[in-house]
Amino acid sequence: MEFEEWELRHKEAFFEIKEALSYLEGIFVAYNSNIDAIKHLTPEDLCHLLELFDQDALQERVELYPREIKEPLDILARLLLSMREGKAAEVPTYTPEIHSWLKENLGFDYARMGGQAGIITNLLARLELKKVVAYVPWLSEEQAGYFANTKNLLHPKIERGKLVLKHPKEAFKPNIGSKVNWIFEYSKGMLVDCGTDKFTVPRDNRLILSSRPKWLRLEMDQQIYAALDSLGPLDGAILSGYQMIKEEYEDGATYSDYVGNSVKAIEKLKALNPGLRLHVELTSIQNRLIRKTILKEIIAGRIHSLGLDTVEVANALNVLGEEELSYAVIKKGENGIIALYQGAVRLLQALALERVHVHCLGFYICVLAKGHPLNLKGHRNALLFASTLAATKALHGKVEGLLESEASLKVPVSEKGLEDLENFKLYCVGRKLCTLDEFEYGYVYGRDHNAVFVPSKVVSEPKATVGIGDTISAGAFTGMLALMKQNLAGKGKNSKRKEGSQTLETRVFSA
Ligand code: 8BR
Repeated sequence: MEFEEWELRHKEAFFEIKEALSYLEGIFVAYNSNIDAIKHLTPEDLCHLLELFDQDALQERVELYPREIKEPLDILARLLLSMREGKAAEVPTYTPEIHSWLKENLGFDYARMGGQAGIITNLLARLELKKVVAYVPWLSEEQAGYFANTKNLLHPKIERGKLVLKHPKEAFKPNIGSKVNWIFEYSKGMLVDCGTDKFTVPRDNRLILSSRPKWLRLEMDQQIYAALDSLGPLDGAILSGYQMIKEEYEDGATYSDYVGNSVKAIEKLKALNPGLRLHVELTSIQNRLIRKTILKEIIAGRIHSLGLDTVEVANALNVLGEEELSYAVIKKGENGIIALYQGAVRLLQALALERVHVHCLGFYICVLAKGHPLNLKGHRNALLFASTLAATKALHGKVEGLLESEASLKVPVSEKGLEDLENFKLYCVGRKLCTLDEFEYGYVYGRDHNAVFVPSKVVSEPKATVGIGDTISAGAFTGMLALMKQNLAGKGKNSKRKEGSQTLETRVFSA
């Protein structure tokens, strides 16, 4: 695959989508935002933490693979597990003392907006969309201060019985606490020496300690739910945070109550906006029952689009009864990309989705149901736009705007990503999923689905990695919606421009 060609395609996609964004009326984003306390771990920090614990006890805890942080030893165990593989992980804690222990024994470098919905809201607001409506059930005054200070960013509030849209700083709930998550980032090459366990961290990544205070409930305020029609026209909704649903609550409520409420909100949003497309951004969900319920009851048949990373693809497949494929995805190796593609196709089918977008370090794959109104070039451009936004996020730790993102077009496309895609070529061409030419464009035509893939830009020394996945998924989904809207207005370039043969580039899905 041609490096230069993909650089040019990135550029073209960026300017095309930049122009198309103005066709969007509004995007709704819910539910989770929090404050992230970030600590970049140095070798000294790690040594200091290791000294606090008995090494045998630590090894035992590592083997137990704690799924919840109940005491400080669990943090160290999960940290070692994450660092050894260089694999991102998110683990919940319901224990408030963990926060004080970390403040005393480690401390953090700085704090910023966290949570998928919070990060995505700020991103979209800074991309200058006409309207971004955020909804966070636990919007505290402190939390509101982390939202972008832009006029297009609004949050619903009930005033004199009516729903009004105001900036979060004027729409927060008084007297509620803030959810503070800890993020431990670590760098590739760090040497870890702990008892019998010695390894070098294979890649930059992080462990997230997700705080779940008792008052945290994933729900929509009754009055806001009743007045959802006052949100005005919306083109899309990006929903996330379902991982916060618990099996049981202290007051006797169960996950069914919160799943039921979530489904009602989705159905109402759809009923009010018949053309609305919904995207769910998945993250790691430790509890298998909750993971399966979210996939089968909230997502399946109701949501159009799903965004996730490799680990999440494997985890989702696992609870959907696809253990073998799940294992192949996790195992990676030479055929990892093939398993990933097959896994994404299985998710598309099993959950009756329109679109499954998987992002990896160096490439993205998006699997699409036949009959999607946007052509493959449009989908490819949406992924390329997202890749440029991801580069911006990796370079600066945030996306300040389109101008700053334009500058990240200079970040090179990943050579490793291109190599991984070469491995995919033999499979696709061999199985007659596409011709060699089609593969060079990034297009695959399956029997009951199509797919696009792109190599992505990778920043060699990222400032931070948190939130890049959310940026990629939201950027691509919004880019896709913008192109669809532009096409509807008869102003789309995709249907007119030619690259290679017209039938190839403008091919619209056949059923
Ligand atoms: P999750 O947070 O959902 O795991 O997604 C992280 C994504 O960030 C990866 O899939 C990868 O595409 C992207 N990413 C990472 Br990690 N490091 C990056 C870097 N240095 N430059 C660009 N993208 C990066």
